Amino acid sequence: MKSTMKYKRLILWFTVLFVSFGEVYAQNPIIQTNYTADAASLVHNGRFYIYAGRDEATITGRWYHMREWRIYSSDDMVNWTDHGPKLRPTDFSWASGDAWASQCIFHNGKFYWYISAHHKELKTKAIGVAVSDSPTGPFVVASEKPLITSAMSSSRGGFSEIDPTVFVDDDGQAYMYWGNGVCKYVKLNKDMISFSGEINEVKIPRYGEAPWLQKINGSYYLSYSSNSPSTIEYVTGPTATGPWEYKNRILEIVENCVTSHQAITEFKGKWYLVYHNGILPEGGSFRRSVCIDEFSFNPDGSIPMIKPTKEGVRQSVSKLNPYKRIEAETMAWSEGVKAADDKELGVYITEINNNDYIKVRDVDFGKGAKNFTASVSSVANGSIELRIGSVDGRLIGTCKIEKSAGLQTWNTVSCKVQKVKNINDLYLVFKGGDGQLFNFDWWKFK
Ligand code: FUB
Repeated sequence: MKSTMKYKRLILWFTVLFVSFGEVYAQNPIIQTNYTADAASLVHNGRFYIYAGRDEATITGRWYHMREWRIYSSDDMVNWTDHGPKLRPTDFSWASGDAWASQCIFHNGKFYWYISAHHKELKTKAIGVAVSDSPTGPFVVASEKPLITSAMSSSRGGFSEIDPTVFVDDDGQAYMYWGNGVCKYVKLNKDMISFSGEINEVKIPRYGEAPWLQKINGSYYLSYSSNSPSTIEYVTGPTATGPWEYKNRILEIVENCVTSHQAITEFKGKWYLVYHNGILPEGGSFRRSVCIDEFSFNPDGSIPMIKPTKEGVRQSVSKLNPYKRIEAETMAWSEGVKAADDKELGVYITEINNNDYIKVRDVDFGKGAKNFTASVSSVANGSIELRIGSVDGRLIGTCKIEKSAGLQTWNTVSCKVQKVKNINDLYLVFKGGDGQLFNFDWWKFK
């Protein structure tokens, strides 16, 4: 009897240790407030941007349900800001739906966002382009006609024309690769929204979809997904059009998902693999989640096999300044809450219930904070507890929130905080009674 008790206590102790370890270090998936997939990365002016489709399939859904592409960004690789939905298939007059994979690139002062969506007349997938002056939009559809359709191509499968990747070479020539089953490319014209010449088909071992073309140290790297269930593999070549030499696999089949759609990007001197899996609760192949893991090239320039981790990016590449307005949708991790969008307000955090929380990593309090302010709209009395280091760590302040005229009435609430100095992880822990408590737009310390 005594030894059973001892055994149970041991299990409990290990459970507590494991749960808190997971919570402190979990960083993947990088977005917990929505299901996200097919992330393409772009680095611009010291920020890492993610352009991703949002998975909206129901838990029993057996196919993709994707109505929008959203943008996320970070300057530290651990806290991600949700910029909201910035493009929809329905923005393209020829498309009826399906926000399939996309990539945004920066060229000659403009941001070109290449997308794949469903062509309503051809009833196959097609590729279109939208343009903006800013990485977060607004994006305007570049042409009334799609850039690539199945009618232009020899392989006319239902979703042959998907997953565009665009790369601009040193001589200014832009190439677009794409395709499911067959990998194809064209040379884009200077306008970046039309092409000249043939649609070329490329033979690549085990090619499935999701091409990603880049030049690294003088060599061209073309990574891609193999057939479903997907692994990620890559070839290299001496030019942007090959000839391609098969190298190796860099990512095995991911957890709980048949696709993984990669992007590979350098940021502040470190290399990152962006991919998706199905590990968020109730996730799966049609409720996917974007993850990021860091890697280093082998000395011979090859990409190693990359191990997907739940810990994700361990070290931030800069610290967060809490003395400027921080959007509530900027976070390293969250439990329970969701992101919502308002035309005037932009993105805010909603579905906040008792004990839900947001974690913000590596907050640099410097010499010390004394006061906390937040913008909230409330349907119940509640509070935001400010804790340091963990969800039940040192309580430095409690900001009371009184029931207001409803979720459309925004108020600024403030509270005193015990002096907190230097770099800490901040937990905003929400407290109140049963049901939804309040919406949350931004916060800042003084
Ligand atoms: O998200 C729909 C499709 O699944 C993408 O276009 C493919 O790359 C695969 O991830």
